[in-house]
Amino acid sequence: MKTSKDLFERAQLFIPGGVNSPVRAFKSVGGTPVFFKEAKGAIMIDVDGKEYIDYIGSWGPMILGHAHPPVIEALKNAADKSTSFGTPTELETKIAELICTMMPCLDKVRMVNSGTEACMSAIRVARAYTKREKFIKFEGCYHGHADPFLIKAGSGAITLGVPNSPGVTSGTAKDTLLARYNDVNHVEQILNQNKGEVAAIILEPVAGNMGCIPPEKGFLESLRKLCDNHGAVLIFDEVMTGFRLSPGGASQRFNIQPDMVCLGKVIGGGLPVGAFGGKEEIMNMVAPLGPVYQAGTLSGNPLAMTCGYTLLKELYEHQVIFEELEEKTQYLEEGMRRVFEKFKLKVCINRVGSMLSFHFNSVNVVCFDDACAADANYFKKVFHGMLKRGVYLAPSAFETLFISRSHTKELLDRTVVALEETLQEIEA
Ligand code: KE4
Repeated sequence: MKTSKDLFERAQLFIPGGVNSPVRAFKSVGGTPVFFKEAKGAIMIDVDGKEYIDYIGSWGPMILGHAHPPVIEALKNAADKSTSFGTPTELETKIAELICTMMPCLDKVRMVNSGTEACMSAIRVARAYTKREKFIKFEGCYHGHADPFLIKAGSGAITLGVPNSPGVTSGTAKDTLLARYNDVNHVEQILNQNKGEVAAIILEPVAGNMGCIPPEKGFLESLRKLCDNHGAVLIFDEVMTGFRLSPGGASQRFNIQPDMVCLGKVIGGGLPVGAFGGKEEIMNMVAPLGPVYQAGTLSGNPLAMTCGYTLLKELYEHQVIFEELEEKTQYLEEGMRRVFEKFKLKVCINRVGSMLSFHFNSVNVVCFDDACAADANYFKKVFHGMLKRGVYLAPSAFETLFISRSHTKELLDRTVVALEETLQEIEA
């Protein structure tokens, strides 16, 4: 039977770095990436048959657990009717209507195939709508790998320690203005230095790509006001937070109305889906109705729509799920905090809803610099200690843990025990 090590060696012969997305390569935590073969609920099984409690959940989509029966059932039925038409289908309208119902700030949405596509398209539309070229992003926020965003991006980009990717031209970079997360004064200063030139402010309303960093009180409200005063489009990148932090994502949880929203992950139920949406007057700029071109061979793919619609509908019709997720994640947070305190470790635990991260040697992580100052080496030891004990955390200190409905109290307790044993071993 081939081990992960065997498979990784072979993969590197044909795939750059042996992976199809850098963060999977264990670069920042070291060691050989574990190859998985199947998953169910909160449990993933690697190629050696070892089970792990999964806190990645495919980076967000598996909010109701892996291989959620209604999703799999619907997918099997849909597959028999062809895997793609390249024509309009009724299901695309149904999921678009459901998204706009769950996120009332949206009048219209356009389906794409990834969060990257959603964010790059949203910026293009905002630029066309305002006839301006610059936009503001925040250090440590990740909006996918499109050129304009790979400037001090989070997630895999910072995990590799290469926040500014080669290949991004200076011509592109000049239009990307960088602000510090949770620093309203810095945003205002940038807007005043670029009066009348800023098309949009884009951010993760709860950052999840420099670990989890909540917006400080008043931050989102201030950005809303600044965008109104400066005629800029406020774009919430809810690829991660959308339909996770509440039935209406972060915009509902924090009661802020962005002008546009980018979506992904949960709306595809594990299949490749992204979407961008917004107010009618903005979205009517999008081809074929308006002049802003945006397209995709597999956008609105029937299999992806089937999985996404089935999952979203269950979240919409059983909103108690969000309270369950909140309660379970708080339970895990409290368990972890007890263990960190027992070992007298200085740890910042950030949590919003079912998104959680911990940062070593830090008291308070409110921006990218704070996240970078945390002890990545200690995280590495904890990661491997937990992996050894069958708990699969994100292989990077710049990611967020996702809890699903399938994470039972028993699994959460096992996670806390594994953490205690890991710290026992490290601190011995
Ligand atoms: P994708 O293009 O990977 O579907 O989405 C990009 C994206 C956009 N916006 C936010 C807030 C995101 O979190 C992401 C992607 N998230 C990472 C996890 N931190 C994907 C994992 C990976 O790159 O393999």
